Amino acid sequence: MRKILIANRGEIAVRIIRACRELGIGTVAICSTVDREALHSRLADECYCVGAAPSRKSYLSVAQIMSVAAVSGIDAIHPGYGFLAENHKFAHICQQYKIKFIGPSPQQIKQLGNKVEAKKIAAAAGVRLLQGSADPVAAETEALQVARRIGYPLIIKAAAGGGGRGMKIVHAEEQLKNRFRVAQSEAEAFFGNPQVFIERYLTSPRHVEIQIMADAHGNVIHLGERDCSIQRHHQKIIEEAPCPLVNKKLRLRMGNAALKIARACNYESLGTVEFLLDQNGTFYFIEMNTRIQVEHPVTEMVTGIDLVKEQIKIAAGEKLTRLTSFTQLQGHAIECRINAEDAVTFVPSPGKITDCHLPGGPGVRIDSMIYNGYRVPPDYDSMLGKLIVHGQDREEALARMNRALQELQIEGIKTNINFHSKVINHPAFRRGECSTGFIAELLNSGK
Ligand code: MV4
Repeated sequence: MRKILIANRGEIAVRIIRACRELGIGTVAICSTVDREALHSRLADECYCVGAAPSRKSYLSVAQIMSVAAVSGIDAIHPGYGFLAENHKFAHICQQYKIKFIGPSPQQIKQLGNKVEAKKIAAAAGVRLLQGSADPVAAETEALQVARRIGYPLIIKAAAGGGGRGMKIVHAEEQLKNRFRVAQSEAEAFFGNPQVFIERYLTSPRHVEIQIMADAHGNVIHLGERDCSIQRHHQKIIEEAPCPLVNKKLRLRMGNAALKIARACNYESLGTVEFLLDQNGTFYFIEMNTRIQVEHPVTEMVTGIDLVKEQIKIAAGEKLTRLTSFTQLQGHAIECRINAEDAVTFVPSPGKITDCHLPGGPGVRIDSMIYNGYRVPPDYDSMLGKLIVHGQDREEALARMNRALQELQIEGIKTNINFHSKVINHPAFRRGECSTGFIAELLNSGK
């Protein structure tokens, strides 16, 4: 692999360029008309403007991207996360053009992207699922039957969904018909597929995911877990590794469950297996992500492994060099996603960064595309980057995050930096006790 096209923007495009540089691989960036001065455009060896600001005109334009691929003579495409990263049709087109898509095969993306299919693989591999419908539920009468079997609360999810969009929680039978219909029409509207399925709803679980790595030679390992319970409107905002509630034994069990799923579908590339963990320490498979994730740095910090470099090496056909999974992790890492948004309304706040100071010192890492004078365009996700800290234990990581958040200054636009300080210093968070409902409770309490 000599040259890679990065079909993305923002901090992840920068992250991929950094990995390529260290591997001695050339980089080709693409950008939209509003991203000509973006950091990824500037840092890459070459950059091609592929279209107007709206994503579908640029970062989602397969025709434009493949034209750049053709003229720049690249060997592979790294899709990052979001945009085309989990688009099996795009992965298939790459295959037809003999360009390596850095990720699993089109068939694996398609199969695992359908949550009903993914759950079937997990069930066949002997991994525990939440009670619910084994297949998509098409009719209201069928939904009623499933509900009578599993009880309330239950949740209706889109088979083609992801990240919580279109999910409907149902607390009692009188809500069922209506929410079922809304779920179906939203599934069609958001994902182009009306299929929905039903699961028992866990009220305050932890969202714990296992990072896996699988090469083309049948070697699969896991790199422990990340706790991603701190979310707002299904946007993760703080992640950490390891999960404060997961001990060695549980890590081994969750890791093995993830490996069984990966092996069952002959998985190749990096992947993330998502579980819900309940108060009794029971974990349930919910879905699998076939991309590099936003929160990958916390795993890198506690394992010392560069996941993006490994992902590229796997795509190049190399064998995994480390063949043992991690039950022993080094210290503790926490990540705060820094967003350009209003502190009260959470509405995105694009604009020019008139001044910024990024923290440094021991155990501090910034993965970001911002610089002094950078203009944050209104057309994309509001995430400016991530502040990641590592410490010998959770307490040191928390103290570091607190100090790094104090040092971090971004002028000219509104950010969620102060919100992070509030969460990091909240007694429940400090005790490691926050489940997925924490942010909603915090905001409802008016503090
Ligand atoms: C659930 C759940 C509880 N029970 N499924 C949200 C994102 C998607 N990946 C899976 N998600 C969840 N699925 C069942 N059966 C809880 C979540 C969930 C969540 C729900 C409400 C508010 C915040 C949440 C944060 C993480 C996960």
